[in-house]
Amino acid sequence: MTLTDTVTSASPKTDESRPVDVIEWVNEISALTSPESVLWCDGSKAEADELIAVMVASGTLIHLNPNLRPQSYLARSAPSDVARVESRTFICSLDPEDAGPTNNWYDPIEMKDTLRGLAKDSMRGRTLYVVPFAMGPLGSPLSKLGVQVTDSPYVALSLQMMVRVSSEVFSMISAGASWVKCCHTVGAPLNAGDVDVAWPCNETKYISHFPESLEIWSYGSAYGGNALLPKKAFALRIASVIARKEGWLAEHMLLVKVTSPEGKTYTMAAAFPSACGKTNFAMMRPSLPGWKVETLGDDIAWLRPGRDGKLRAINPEAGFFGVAPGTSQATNPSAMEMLWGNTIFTNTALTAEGDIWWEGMTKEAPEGLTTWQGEPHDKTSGHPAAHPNSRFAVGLSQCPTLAEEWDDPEGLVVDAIIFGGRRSTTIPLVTEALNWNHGVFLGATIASERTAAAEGTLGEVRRDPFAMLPFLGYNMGDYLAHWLEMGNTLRVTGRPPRIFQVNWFRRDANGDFIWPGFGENSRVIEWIVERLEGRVPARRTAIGWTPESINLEGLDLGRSALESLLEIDAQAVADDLDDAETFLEALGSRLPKEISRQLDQTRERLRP
Ligand code: GTP
Ligand code: SPV
Ligand code: MN
Repeated sequence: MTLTDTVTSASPKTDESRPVDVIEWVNEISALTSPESVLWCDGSKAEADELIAVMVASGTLIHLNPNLRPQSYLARSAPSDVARVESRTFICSLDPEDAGPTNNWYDPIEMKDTLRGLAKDSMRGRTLYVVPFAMGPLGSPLSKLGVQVTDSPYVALSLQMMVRVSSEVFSMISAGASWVKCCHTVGAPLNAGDVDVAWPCNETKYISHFPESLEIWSYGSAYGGNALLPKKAFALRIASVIARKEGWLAEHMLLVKVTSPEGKTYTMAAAFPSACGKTNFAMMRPSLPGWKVETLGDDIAWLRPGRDGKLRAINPEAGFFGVAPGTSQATNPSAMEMLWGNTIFTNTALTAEGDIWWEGMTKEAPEGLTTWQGEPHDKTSGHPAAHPNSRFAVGLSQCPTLAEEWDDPEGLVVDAIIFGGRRSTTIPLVTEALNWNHGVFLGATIASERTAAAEGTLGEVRRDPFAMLPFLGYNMGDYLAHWLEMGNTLRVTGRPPRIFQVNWFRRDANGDFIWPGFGENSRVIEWIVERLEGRVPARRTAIGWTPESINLEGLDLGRSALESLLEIDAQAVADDLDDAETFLEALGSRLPKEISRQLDQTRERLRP
């Protein structure tokens, strides 16, 4: 690289490995946005060091105490740029019906005009970084390629931690591989004499997806999924469109390998909405003796029938962008270990010793904290010191529970798919779907209380099918049909995975969580494995198979608590079905008949 070969305009023809169509695209963006320089990135350590040096000098990164947290940095975002902005996220398909009623649709030609207007000279005074990346193992039949241009060094560095950045991607593009164009600008041009701010961004934001031309344009934000375009924008919204065409699934799912005390292994993929426990599940330390959970991914999984006809999955990412608050030695010791160093923290609190802190890390907040906004922390104020959506970015390789198969180009055969959400009431601890189609119905009717991961009212229950509501690049009705169709394919070629639904978040009359969660969730994993092995009978209820019992050995939880965790309140379920029906009916003629049939059958089964 390249961080030193600064040029005043894109003149990368000096490097023969750069594909002509990438060069042309970069030249086009550069002519539009007028950056001061263009840098071609290769993902090297030297490049990361340079990016860090630039950002420490500019005040974007605070160097943490190297004795406490080696090679780690804290970034503080602008107060208006702290989470995904779903209201500013657009699917720009030619036909609005292809985006469907659950997405914000915008005409692609008008959107391009708007964006070109906003992007004009938007990189003035800044460096344009060109970041080539692969989603999934390089050369895997399940992988895809992309190039992100960005004027944010914070984004360029975060991409190094989150995905496989490599100039080998250019050779593959030159050899004819297709790639996704990801264009990102913070929308904060610098004029001569301007002093830059630590977190440049713009009050106007657009996260726009063009599924027909495989393009993403992001304007105005540098935060998370708004700006790290390989993640939600590519690996979910654009990939879901590609996946439908090619006969696979791009899902908001963690991926783990589970080993039972008998030494038998199982692969599980689980879809929970944002900030509902995927990272914690992915790094679970089972409390049950003899069980092992190993990590493959914590946020996104691509699932595709392999040559053997079985459904196989990879994690297209190469790092974690995890929720900080709530992460502690007690809840997620593997994450605490993983974050020893080499980590970028965003919007956490800073301790007097120069280390990071967040709510839930320790019971008491230490004295002398500086808040995520850089103010002295007033413990009596009731305001958290870390932002509720503060996060850590770190490479997968630092995860102490990383499974050895994490980079396997063939992916792992999926044995169980799990859906979940954050529900104080109604949804039991665990249920097994009656069959694939019923499982698709369970996925379609997932609802969850809103979290700080996106803008919106905290705690409000919203329907979030497959935890994909904010992440689907096409019509939700077509998506449900695609899931049903995948079942048909898998029934012919192999055996489809079994489907389960879980809820760690049921509360008692005092508003406290009934289930201890985290490592204790291994008790639910044990039940799932017992079901896969056909070793335990279950109760057939209106909403699926529920446990007759869960292994509570060594756990201080009474039978009555377990009963309330497993309780199915017919009235509450019926009300929930009404709400689900209202949501599903809004999909109109694209709602598969089979989903309506599953709803009717559930109502039938609810009748006393
Ligand atoms: P995204 O990165 O936004 O997709 O979130 P995620 O689904 O990976 O959620 P994560 O595992 O980061 O958990 C979010 C919050 O839920 C954290 O504060 C966790 O401590 C908390 N949490 C996770 N698992 C459990 C659980 O089993 N029980 C309870 N009570 N809380 C949990
Ligand atoms: C989520 O919101 O589901 C995340 C965080 O994983 S972000 O990368 O910002 O989308
Ligand atoms: Mn997520």
